[in-house]
Amino acid sequence: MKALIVIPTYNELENIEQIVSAVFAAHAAVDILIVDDNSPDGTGAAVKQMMQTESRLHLMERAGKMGLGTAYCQGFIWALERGYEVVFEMDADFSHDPQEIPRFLQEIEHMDLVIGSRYVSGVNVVNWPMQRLLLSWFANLYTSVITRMPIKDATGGFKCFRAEVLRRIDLTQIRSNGYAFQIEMNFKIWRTGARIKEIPIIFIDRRSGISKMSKNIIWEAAWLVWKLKLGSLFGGR
Ligand SMILES: Nc1nc2c(ncn2[C@@H]2O[C@H](COP(=O)(O)OP(=O)(O)OP(=O)(O)O)[C@@H](O)[C@H]2O)c(=O)[nH]1
Ligand SMILES: [Mg+2]
Repeated sequence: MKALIVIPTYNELENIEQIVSAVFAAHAAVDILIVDDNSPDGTGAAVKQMMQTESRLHLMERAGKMGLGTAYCQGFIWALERGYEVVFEMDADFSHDPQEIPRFLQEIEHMDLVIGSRYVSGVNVVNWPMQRLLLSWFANLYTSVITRMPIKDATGGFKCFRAEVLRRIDLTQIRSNGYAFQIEMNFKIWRTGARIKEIPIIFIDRRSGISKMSKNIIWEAAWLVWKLKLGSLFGGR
């Protein structure tokens, strides 16, 4: 199956070359799309440099920092327009191990969405401060209690979609970012009756670069969960 790994970047110069090589080393028959929001550190320029000798690598440049959600949605639309059959979400900071890609590809053969899950067998998180782990864990509990979605890790960002399932939802209507974006995608896809599977992954805290976690991300997700729930009760998607 023709697969694309979408990697949004904002100031990932320290990781970009290594993550691109690591993806191709893990699975040669994939393409990568970097969606860069005009990173001040020159991540985009580094990608262009690599593209000169690497035809599997692509770059979408956006004018400024516009958030993770729209970066992914634009990347997904780009993939659908080009006939990719499978599309991944993955971070640039090595929190997601590229070596897992073949496992996702195996599972997606008979699934519509495969989610890399930190909580499917115990808690698989390395190097996170306890505070952050508790936040993520409670965010997932809260999400599952309110939405009733049968997903243990609804906020994770290492996942693989079948293109058909992305076509079923209106990607231009998604405005959320961070945790909220992950929950919104899962919820909308789940509501279409898609086959969803979680596979265990180990999440490792970012190797280098600066964290962009903020209170906004938490409030956005806390509110979005209710919005999705109420929307679905009143017949929306
Ligand atoms: N294009 C784009 N990419 C972004 C934006 N915000 C974050 N990213 C990228 O999205 C991925 C996930 O963001 P992270 O900052 O790692 O988020 P996180 O894992 O929740 O938090 P930390 O790793 O602690 O910073 C990384 O590859 C980021 O570079 C954005 O506004 N635009
Ligand atoms: Mg990260």
